[in-house]
Amino acid sequence: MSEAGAGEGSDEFGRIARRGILFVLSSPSGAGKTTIARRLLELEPGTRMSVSATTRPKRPDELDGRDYLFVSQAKFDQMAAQGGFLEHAEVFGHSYGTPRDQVEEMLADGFDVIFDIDWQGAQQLAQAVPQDVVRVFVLPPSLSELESRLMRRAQDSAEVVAARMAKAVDELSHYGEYDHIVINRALDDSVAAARAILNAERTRRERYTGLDAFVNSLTEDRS
Ligand SMILES: Nc1nc2c(ncn2[C@@H]2O[C@H](COP(=O)(O)OP(=O)(O)O)[C@@H](O)[C@H]2O)c(=O)[nH]1
Ligand SMILES: [Mg+2]
Repeated sequence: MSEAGAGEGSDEFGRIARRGILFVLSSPSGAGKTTIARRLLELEPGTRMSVSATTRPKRPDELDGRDYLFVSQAKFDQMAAQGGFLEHAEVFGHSYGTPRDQVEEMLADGFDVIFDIDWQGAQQLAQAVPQDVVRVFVLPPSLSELESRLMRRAQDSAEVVAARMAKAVDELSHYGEYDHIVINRALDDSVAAARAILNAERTRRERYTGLDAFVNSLTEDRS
């Protein structure tokens, strides 16, 4: 076997086979998790975004199939009844869910999957696949900063912003259910923190399915 080549349990780059990560980002509305998720996706090879289905109306800057799958309530209920969601929940009066097939395909193809979902979804995923979920909670530096971000976005009505602010305090109370906390003061720092978390989690021993085979192949080379 060539020195730099693949051993048992590793690919042609010497990477050891491992299970993919379900990398969950949650936060109160407007704390910046969607932006962090998009940046992670651009910067980290080997990641894919889980695109949720939702019954919420599409915003002008959103694309069907990229930001969400925008579906009717009837379609959503049908998918849920057929077990088509890995998790689903109601948030701000609309239904949101993670299509199961898409995530399973991405994991099977060797990708780590990023989720922009709320605490209810994070809880359900953690119950379904406890070993493979990494939960990151993004906190705003202050509630006034959160409110101004929501208003700056200005895509939602004043009532919606007010409702989301009220809900933010509620959502904040779930920080204790997460593995990592990122305070989003400056976007670049938060993105760097999220990348550091992802890359540290990638090398956890328990994730490697090919570790025994790889180490065995190392020692076989000596004999
Ligand atoms: N449980 C769950 N929550 C989701 C899903 N997709 C989005 N969410 C969450 O629903 C909330 C509202 O999202 P959205 O309507 O895009 O508004 P945002 O608060 O501006 O991001 C956010 O907390 C999302 O993380 C999903 O598939 N499942
Ligand atoms: Mg969002």
